[in-house]
Amino acid sequence: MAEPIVGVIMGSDSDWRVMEAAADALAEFDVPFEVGVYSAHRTPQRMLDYAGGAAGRGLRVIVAGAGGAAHLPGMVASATPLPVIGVPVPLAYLDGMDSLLSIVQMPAGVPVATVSVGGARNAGLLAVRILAAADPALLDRMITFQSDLHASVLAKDDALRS
Ligand code: RP5
Repeated sequence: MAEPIVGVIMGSDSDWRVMEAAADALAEFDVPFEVGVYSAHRTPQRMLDYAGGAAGRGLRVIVAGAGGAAHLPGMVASATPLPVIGVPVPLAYLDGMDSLLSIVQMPAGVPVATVSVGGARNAGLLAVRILAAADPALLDRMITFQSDLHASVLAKDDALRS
């Protein structure tokens, strides 16, 4: 197994139902990744240790998902120089607006690239794009992916019209 270059982390194992889509996107592009639960509130020191060591271990991007008072992506971004992509996980109340606002309103100097509520697939794809910017083979695969996406829309359009 290749060493992971993306970390897919979440505040609770209950977030996996959403975050699995990020892992699936990375797997589609054969990007090696690791997954883990690191709670900003329940295991704060463990989260900081993970964020602080991530770059040194060879990770290049971190995808972090959390719900409710979703402080994990922002806190991880504060403790790593790596790009952090935040996924607002929707919970039973407030339709994920709480998660979204907790993640998106970062102070200047500590960026988190926030995707849509429940948008873990796009988080995985954005991680691929970040890596692809410096990896021509991966960039080619992303171009093919986009071309396939385009073709699939045309095929659906054709089916609708026939
Ligand atoms: C957040 O609290 C987690 O990211 C999760 O979305 C939420 C609820 O966690 P559990 O009570 O299901 O473990 O920190």
